[in-house]
Amino acid sequence: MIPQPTAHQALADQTFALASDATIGAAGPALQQIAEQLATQLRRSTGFALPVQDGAGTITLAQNGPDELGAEGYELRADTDGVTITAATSEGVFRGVTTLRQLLPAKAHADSPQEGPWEVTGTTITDSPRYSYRGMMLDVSRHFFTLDQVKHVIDLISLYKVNHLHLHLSDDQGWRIQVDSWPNLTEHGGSTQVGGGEGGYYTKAEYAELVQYASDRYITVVPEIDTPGHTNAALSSYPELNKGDLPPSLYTETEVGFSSFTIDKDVTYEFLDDVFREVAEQTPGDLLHLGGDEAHSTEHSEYLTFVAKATELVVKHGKRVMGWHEVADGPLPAGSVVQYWGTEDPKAQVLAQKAVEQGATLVLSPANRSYLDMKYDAETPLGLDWAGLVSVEQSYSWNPATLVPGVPASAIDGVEAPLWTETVDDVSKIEYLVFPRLPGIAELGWSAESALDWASYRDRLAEQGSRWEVLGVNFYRAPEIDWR
Ligand code: TNX
Repeated sequence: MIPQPTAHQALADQTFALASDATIGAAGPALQQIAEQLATQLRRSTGFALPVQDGAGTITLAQNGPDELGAEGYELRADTDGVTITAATSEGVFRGVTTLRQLLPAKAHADSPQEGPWEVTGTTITDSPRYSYRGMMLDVSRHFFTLDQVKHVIDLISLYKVNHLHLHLSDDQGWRIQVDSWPNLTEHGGSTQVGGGEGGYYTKAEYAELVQYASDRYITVVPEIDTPGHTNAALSSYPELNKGDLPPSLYTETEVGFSSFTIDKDVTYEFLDDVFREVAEQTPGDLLHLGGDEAHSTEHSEYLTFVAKATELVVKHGKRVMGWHEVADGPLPAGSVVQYWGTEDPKAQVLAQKAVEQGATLVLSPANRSYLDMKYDAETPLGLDWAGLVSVEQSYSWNPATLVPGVPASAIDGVEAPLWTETVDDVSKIEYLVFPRLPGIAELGWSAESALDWASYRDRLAEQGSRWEVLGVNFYRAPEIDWR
C-alpha cells in the first residue's frame, strides 16, 4: 500500500473474495456517490452487477465514527464475510475506499472484464494522515491541458490520497481561466503556449466542471494567478497594465523573470480586484494562490508594496492567501500559507522563517526533492535540471518536519509536488514525470514519520507498477526499483 497506513494487522486464515452476487452498501447521498464510483470501476473489471444499496452490503461504507481519527481518518476491515470501511466523515470513507482499491488485485483497475479471483487478504487497518495538505501542482499555462486531460490526472493522483490540486492558471505564456470582466485575457492571452501551439483556456462552465470533478474525489482545487511577475500574457492582453501603455507580444519561449505588473498604477489593483473576485467565486476551497515568485523585473520596494495590496484583495474576496515563499518578505494577512520551493538556499530558508514569524503556515515543495519537472537522471529525455537530478530515492528520502532549519514542525501544513510544463505537452509526458515520484511525496504527506523507510517504500512501489500497467500509465521504469 502507498501511502503506508498508520496501523494494519493481518487476520489469520481470513480472505475476502468479491463474488458475482456482491453488493455495496452505503447510507446517504455522499456515501452512495462514493459507492457508485467504486462500483463503476469494479463493474468494468469484474463484469459483476455490484448493486449499490442502502445500509449494509458485502462491502459496507459507513459514516459512524471514530471521531478521533480526524476528518480524513478511517478504519477498514476485510474478512471472509465482507469489507467494512468506517469513518467520521464521507471524506474519510473515500480515503478508505482508495485503500481498498489498492488491496484488490491490480487487474481490478482494468477497463474490461478480467478473470477472478478478486481476493483481499484478511486485514484490519486504522489510518489517518500526518498532514492536512497533500498536493500536486499542474502548470496549465506553459502548455495547456484540456478538461479531460486534467480529469485523468485527478483520477490518478486520487489513488494516492492527494487532497489538493493546485492549478497554475496564468503565466507569461498563457492565461487559462475565463474572466468575464477582462475577456481579452483568454481571447488573446490564452491563444498560445510554449512552442507557439494554439494554447487554450477553461470557460467558466468548464472550470466549474473541473472543480466539481475534483471535489467528487475529495480534492480541493487551489487556483493560482501568478503576480506581479510571470504576467506577460496579461500584459499583452491589456495595454493599460503596462508601464508605457505599449503591450508586449505574446511569448512562447521559456525564460522567466522578465515581466511585471505596474505597481504604481491604480488599474493594476482594479484588474486584480476583478480577477480575484471572479476566481474566488469559482473556488469552494478557502485558498487562492497569488504566485509572487521570481519577480525579477519588479523593484524590491515595489514588490513589497504590491504584496501588501494584492494579499488584501485576496482576503477581501473571502479567501486565504497562498503564495510562493518570496511573498514572506512582505506583510502577510492572518491565515496565509507560504509555499516553500527552495533547495538548500539560505535565502529561501530565511523567507520560510519569516513566514512563520508572521504566523503563516508552510506547504513544502523543495525543488530538489518534489519538483516533478526535474529530470530523473542525465538521460531523462524530458524535464529540466536547474534544481539537480531528482531520482525516486531523492524525491522520497526527506522529512517535512525537519527540512527547513528554524521552522518548527507545527508550522508545516504538508507537501506539494509541482509539475511545471515547459517540456511537457501531452498526457503521456505528464505520466512519465509524475510516476513514480508523486506517490512518494503523497506518502511523505500522509504516513507517520516512523513508517517512512526507503527499503520498504521501494518494495511497495514496485507493486504499484503492475497497477500502472493495467491503467495504461506511461510511468518511468526507474532502474532503482525492481519492477514486478
Ligand atoms: C521556477 S519554482 C519557477 C517556474 C518554472 C520552474 C521550472 C517557481 C515558483 N517558479 O516559473 O516553471 O522553475 O522548474
